Amino acid sequence: MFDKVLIANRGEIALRIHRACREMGIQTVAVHSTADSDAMHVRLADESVCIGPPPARDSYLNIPSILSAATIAGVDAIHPGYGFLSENARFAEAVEAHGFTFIGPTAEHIRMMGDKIVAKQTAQELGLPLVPGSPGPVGSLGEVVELGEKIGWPVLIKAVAGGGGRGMKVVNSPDEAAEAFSLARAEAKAAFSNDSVYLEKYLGAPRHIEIQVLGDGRGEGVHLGERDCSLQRRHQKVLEEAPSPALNAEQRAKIGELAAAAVRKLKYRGAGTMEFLFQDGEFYFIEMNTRLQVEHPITEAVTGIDLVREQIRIAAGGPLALSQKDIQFHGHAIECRVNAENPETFTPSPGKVIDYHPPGGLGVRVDSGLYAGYSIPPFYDSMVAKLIVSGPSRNECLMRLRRSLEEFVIGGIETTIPLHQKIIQQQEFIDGEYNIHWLEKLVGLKK
Ligand code: MV4
Repeated sequence: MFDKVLIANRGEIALRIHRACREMGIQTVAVHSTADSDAMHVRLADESVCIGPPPARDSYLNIPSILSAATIAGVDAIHPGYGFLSENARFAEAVEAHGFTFIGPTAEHIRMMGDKIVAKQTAQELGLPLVPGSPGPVGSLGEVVELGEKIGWPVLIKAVAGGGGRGMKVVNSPDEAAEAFSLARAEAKAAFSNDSVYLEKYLGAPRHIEIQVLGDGRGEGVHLGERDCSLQRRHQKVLEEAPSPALNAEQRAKIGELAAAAVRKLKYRGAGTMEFLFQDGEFYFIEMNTRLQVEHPITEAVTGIDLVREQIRIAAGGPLALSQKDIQFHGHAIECRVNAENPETFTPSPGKVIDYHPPGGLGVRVDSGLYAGYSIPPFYDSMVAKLIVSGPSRNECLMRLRRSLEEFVIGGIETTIPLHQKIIQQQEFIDGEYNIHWLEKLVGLKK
């Protein structure tokens, strides 16, 4: 097992990784920008190293700086968290080339899933269901029109290097194809320095269902059930729940087994998430994320499995401690992402936190680096806390969530707590009847 781990991240996920290390008897090294000297992740770690100025590209994305910190501190391994360098194959390679262990999948698997066409081709070979679409990149307007006529309109143009929704364009009919094709390529080029695009049949009202998986890199693999992540605004998830209120036992078992079989065939190592769209009883693979995700705690709540502990055990070469029959699901869990934003306009609201009183009690978990007197810097993501509530049934979970949101006090800044209170009082949400467009309609982004 490792003696010392460097945590290449900030905020609540840096704390989350520190906590798992601490419980395993592993020393931690925090890295931070000059804007984060007073951050909780720096205070909690055994050691800390300043790696650069506030902009992420000069600090949390600065590979030479992070590797120097790892060398100076003498760590055994590096955990990348989520975002930043977590899905950067060159970083994973550089970490290993410097003699450290990367707590994550191989650089090959990261690269494979980063190219959305390669990811889909691989998923197909692994037996996962796909959305009908182009088998490879589409190089001309003629191909867009030809494929649209074949699979039926509307179609969706997506960036090969994409993910997270950037560079996507819906094409309703042949006369919209020319403009959408050139816009999609221009956006993809600007966002990813790669203008390659592909085509899929556009699903009008799906849910976003993802399956958590773990693999040992030698052909053992399990799934830890699904999360329903359909509640999002501008491709930012807002609230997630497990299990999905939309699936029946048969659908759940089928997609879980397909995902676990795929992980074993891939010889995938570490934690990953297979993303599907779900509409009219059918699943369609869209992407695989090769990192720990923000919403991992709802899976931990319903399985009792510490996902970061498992990531570290796997990276240290241990066999999977779990077999599929050991993984049992209990009750229901919901996560609310609390952002430092105006809850109506979503304008960021960084600044000094005056009061901080997180909720507590049975089935309530708060992952956050906030404390009274802390100043939230304006340079990074606005998510400042995650409230994770669990209970024996979805209804008890919802009642507990209502109580917890009421108790949660974050004074001095604006937060999205009132947005969550609004969401959970909607009858459609209470009934579990929502899709990926529902929240944007509620907040007036869509009609
Ligand atoms: C789609 C789709 C409809 N049809 N693909 C958005 C981000 C990327 N992960 C995939 N996305 C979508 N792909 C087809 N063929 C609709 C979306 C989509 C979406 C997906 C998941 C969660 C929220 C979303 C919001 C808008 C669009």
